[in-house]
Amino acid sequence: MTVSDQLFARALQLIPGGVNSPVRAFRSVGGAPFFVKAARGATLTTADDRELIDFVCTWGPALHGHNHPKIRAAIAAALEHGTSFGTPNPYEVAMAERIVRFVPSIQKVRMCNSGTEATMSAIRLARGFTKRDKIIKFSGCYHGHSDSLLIKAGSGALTHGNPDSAGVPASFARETVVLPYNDRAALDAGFAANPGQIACVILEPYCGNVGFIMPDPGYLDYVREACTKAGALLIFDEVMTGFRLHKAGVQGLLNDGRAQNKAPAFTPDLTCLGKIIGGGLPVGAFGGRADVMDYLAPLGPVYQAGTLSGNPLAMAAGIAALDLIDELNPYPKLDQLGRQLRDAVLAACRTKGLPVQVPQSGSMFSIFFSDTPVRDYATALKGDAKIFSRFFHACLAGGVYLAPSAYEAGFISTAHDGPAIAKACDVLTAAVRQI
Ligand code: KE4
Repeated sequence: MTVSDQLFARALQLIPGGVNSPVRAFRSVGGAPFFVKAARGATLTTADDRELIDFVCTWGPALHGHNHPKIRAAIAAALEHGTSFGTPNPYEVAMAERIVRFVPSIQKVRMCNSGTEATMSAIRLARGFTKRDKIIKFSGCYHGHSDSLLIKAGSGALTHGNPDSAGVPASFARETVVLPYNDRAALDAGFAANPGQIACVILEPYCGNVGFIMPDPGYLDYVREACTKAGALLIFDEVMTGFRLHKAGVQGLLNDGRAQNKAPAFTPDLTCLGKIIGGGLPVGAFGGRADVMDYLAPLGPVYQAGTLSGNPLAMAAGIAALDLIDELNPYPKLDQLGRQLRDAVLAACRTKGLPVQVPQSGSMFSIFFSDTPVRDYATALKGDAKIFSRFFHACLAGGVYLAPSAYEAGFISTAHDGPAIAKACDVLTAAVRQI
């Protein structure tokens, strides 16, 4: 038995499914998960001392690669003064100043400890502010595991065939209207069927939890206008895309384009963040319009709290990660690496005559073995999951770790530049030939 197998056998006795988050269990791709004991740059070192080129990047946070020296040094320096104070601390202010500077639509921000907390709190805030109960979300979008959002959810919920989780009362589910993504008529019908009742629309502006899906041109503007017209708040869940695709996330990409033709800025009412702003430590944040955010306790009637919110170590790590973005402006390089990987897979599949879709933007991508362009939950499900599983294992055998699910996005870091991306493209090409 390998060390990973021994660890997994022990974990299975103690932890449900042997994992602390379902998608890690390899259940949709088959086989047993490997255990990792170290990570650095683009590489994971398994408990059996195998080195793998990592395209999961701990599900997004490792924008600058694993264990970046500047992030490690920032954590070490903060650690000198303790781990948690339970009081306001200077790091929280420095983090809030950066988030507000990076993301112009965020006038005020509240830190929390996960993306789930961020989205759960944002919809509670939207409900409190609008005094309405219903929310609109989209099939396949995943916003963490709070009850109102585990309806037709993506990511691990979709991977394991329970997009509607057990344990969510029907009364809660009734308040969540689920619509198809990229479908303007469905959005109009959703609002028309619930006049004056929709507190908010929450969406991943680029979806990263049903594979990677980008919006049709103009779709996000359509959602924005529909929310404004209906008096509903628009919540951008940028937990994954924030600081990943642009220093201001997808709204930053939208506004780069609008600035050129002097159009007014695209402004969601609230934005949820996480992952990268923790530099690999537990973190979440939500922010936006000051008049909405001021509905939060202790100022307003919407309660939200957290023992470790604004934790000094997580803030120090996240501040270092954001300062590296300022220092490096990594996005052009990340997009070039993303295109390199996409083109390698497209070329290999073309040679083999294997239908494939490889949606990619910057350092996010996914691979659907399908001849149908993927633009929503239904078309994502047309991907051949069996071929994906064989491809996944062929890549792993070659030393490349892709997300262990056809319904996740892949992530690239600045550490993948050079030999890592070249080796990975060779492995992906060989894997296509093998399957
Ligand atoms: P966390 O609670 O896992 O920090 O964040 C939830 C969340 C919210 N919104 C979006 C857009 C997200 O992608 C996530 C979490 N992403 C998954 C990856 N698909 C986390 C991995 C996991 O569940 O193990």
